[in-house]
Amino acid sequence: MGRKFVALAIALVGVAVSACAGRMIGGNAAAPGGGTYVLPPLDSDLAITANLPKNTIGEEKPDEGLGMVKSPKWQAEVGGYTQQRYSQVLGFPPGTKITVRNLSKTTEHTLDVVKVISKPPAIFPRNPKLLVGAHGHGKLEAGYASGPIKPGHSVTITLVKSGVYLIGCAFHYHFGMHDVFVVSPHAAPGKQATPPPTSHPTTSPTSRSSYDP
Ligand SMILES: [Cu+2]
Repeated sequence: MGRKFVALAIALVGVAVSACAGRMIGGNAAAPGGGTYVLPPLDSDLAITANLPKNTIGEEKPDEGLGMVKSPKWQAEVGGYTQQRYSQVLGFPPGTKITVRNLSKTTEHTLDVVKVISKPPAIFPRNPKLLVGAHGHGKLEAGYASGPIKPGHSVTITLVKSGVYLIGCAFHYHFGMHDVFVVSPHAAPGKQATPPPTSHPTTSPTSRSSYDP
């Protein structure tokens, strides 16, 4: 058994060494931090696993590509906002300065605070009055409204206060663009939606694999 193990270990070392050699010869083809150096085509697997930059929220209509997801904890279906790849409940610690980026190529969106709640369930009002114009001086609290964010553009918001914020888009609240945004010291993003089956090619992962700095 001992001999076998040694032989296996040597074999593994051999593989590792040749992999390193391959990477050095491959030069810039090496994937950063990864063991493989064969890059997938830009329009497939690579983009599917690509997440948003830290402290960034992406938004677009669920049927533009983000999908909708049910949150058992908040007893609500949410959509249109993500801090990873697909729609999810949002979670950040207080004091964070976040960037809200419109992932759409064609459509303006907003991020408005619909309501502040203290615990589940998250009940989204049927017909809330959501401001189209900007309101609230870049601080997330009751009455905050981002104003229209053009496709590919972004705004910044400072999370000044812990709380549970129901948020929505002033233009597409009735298209499923409403979400739960938790601001608390240990908040984490919720489970992600699965990609919608009708996802249109213009909102394929490729379109958001690149972000402005
Ligand atoms: Cu919208």
